[in-house]
Amino acid sequence: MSVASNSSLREQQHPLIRQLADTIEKVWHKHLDLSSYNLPAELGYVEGKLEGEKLTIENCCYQTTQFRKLHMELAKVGQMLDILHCVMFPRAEYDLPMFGCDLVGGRGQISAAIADLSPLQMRGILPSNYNSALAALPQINFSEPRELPQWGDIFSEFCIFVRPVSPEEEQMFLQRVENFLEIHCQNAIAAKPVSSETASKLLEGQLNYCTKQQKNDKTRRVLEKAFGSDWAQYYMTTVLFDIPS
Ligand code: 18B
Repeated sequence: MSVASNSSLREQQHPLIRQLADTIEKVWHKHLDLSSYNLPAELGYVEGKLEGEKLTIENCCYQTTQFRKLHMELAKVGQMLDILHCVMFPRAEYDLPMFGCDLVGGRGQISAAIADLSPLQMRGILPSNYNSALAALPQINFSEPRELPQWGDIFSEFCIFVRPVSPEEEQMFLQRVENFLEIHCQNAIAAKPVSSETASKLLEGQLNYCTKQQKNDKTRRVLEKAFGSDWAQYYMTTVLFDIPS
């Protein structure tokens, strides 16, 4: 997919989504050696209709030595809904957590801002270098924290899930996600391959992460309404949260 068309949707998005998309690309380019990742051709740019409004989806994907897939997606439903979705899927040969982020807004207000570095080892333990780096970040408080759904047990204690209520809180969220990305990319490029035994446990963790994310009814409903349930299932299991082989 071309950068030009990617930028065009970005310009129509809520400013926080635009800024976060720019930040993600900036940090990726700064630290990682990005190679192209080919999504099935028909899935790079998708248009549908949702309640009479046009739903537009644009995908941007890379891979690197440490990541089997870096995926950022922007979606827009008329003037109703702006979405940024981003996941960094590590290769199982590296003991890295899962970076995930979702920003959902409509009519000028972000209703859900979530970001995490989620553990893939059993019992929800992050690698110790991540734990210490994340614990060292300044404490932040948001006035409207949100409650995670049941499948949200995949997230770490450092997960942020809020409705930002002011430009200050929006910037606080943006800054925290940039911190997550910096910590993640720096640790990732320094990571050494693990034993095949550990790799298979990490693979299992990634399978669990993707299976849980596929249970997000709010995401599924948007896709189903615009494209039907078969397509929504296909999209959630091949583009958004494909299970690694
Ligand atoms: N997601 N999100 O990515 N989702 O993809 N998202 C919503 O205000 C889409 C991820 C997460 O309360 C909402 O309630 C669509 C990743 C959580 O039950 C909508 C796409 C993470 C919730 C969408 C998309 C993630 C949530 C409701 C494809 C975390 C709360 C907004 C482009 C790392 C779920 C609201 C709940 C919410 C939609 C989390 C509409 C279509 C990577 C926890």
